[in-house]
Amino acid sequence: MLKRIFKYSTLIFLGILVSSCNDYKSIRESKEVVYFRLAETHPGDFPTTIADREFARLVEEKTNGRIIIKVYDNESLGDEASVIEQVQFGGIDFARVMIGRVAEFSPELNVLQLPYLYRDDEHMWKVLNSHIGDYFLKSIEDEGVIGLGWYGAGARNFYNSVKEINSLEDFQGLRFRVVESEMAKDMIRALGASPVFIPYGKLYDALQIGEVDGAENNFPSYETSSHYKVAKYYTLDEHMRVPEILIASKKIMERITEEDLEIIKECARQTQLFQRELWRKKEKESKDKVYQAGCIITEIEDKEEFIKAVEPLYDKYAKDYMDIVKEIKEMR
Ligand code: GTR
Repeated sequence: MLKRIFKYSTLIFLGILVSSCNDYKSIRESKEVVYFRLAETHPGDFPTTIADREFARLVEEKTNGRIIIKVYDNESLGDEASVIEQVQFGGIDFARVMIGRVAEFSPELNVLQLPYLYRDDEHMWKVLNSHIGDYFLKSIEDEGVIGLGWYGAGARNFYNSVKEINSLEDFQGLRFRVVESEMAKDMIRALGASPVFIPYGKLYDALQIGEVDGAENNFPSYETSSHYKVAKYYTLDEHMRVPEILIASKKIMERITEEDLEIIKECARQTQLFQRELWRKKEKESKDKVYQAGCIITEIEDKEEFIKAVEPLYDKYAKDYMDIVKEIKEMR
């Protein structure tokens, strides 16, 4: 409790400091250039980070240089959990994060990351670009966060340093790192393994010293984080497609004009297509790289027992949204 109070007061202090430096109150009237910060987890050459910079470039161009967004990559503004908290109270202006963590305070978002929900990427994009995607983007606003747009992150797969996983039985007794998300933890338990939360930036060491046996992520993350060097068994089960989201701090956006916020939203929409294309290329590149490095990639032909095992999550996390789940599943 004390730790949490301390954490919050430190964050609030930092927020006040940052706000007073930028003098946000006068942003609406000011003719001066405004500087914003965007937090990103991945390194500079990762598709999401390149897309963040493209977003920043578009905003600068469309506002004639009045709004400048600087991208802070590699978790340099903190891990995703703390970044999101700071976006909520206005300490950080923008961030690109995965929705898993956002769903911790906006639980309905869990619907979009239910295991084995989408058939493939195409299907996920159809959903995100429909009224369902718009609905969920808007749903987080009550929590102090404006959803600007989606990025893709392919499919998440399991990997570990111990053995090949071919069936549910192989999960028993293994410890898997998960993101800070209750649903992700429940998913690991449902498969018969134990979940351990570790921030992304600390995972390489944790895998290396055996603090956890494995984790789960898409090919580009598996490759660029070098996790493939310390956990060579990669199981192609595609259990989740977790959309990435570009968010802005509501507190900060209330201090710019509606016209500028519209420009920012439009730039985010334009960046989406750019990111999707980059992602496609990077996914292939990363896949080739880990194959060549000798990783053991195991195809799961019959996912039925996996799908069955995680079924209770639908009831726990999407009970009130089963009409939307049905609509998603039926979307062609
Ligand atoms: C990646 C995602 C990151 C981060 C990471 C993780 O796929 O792009 O934002 O959430 O997974 O597992 O922590």
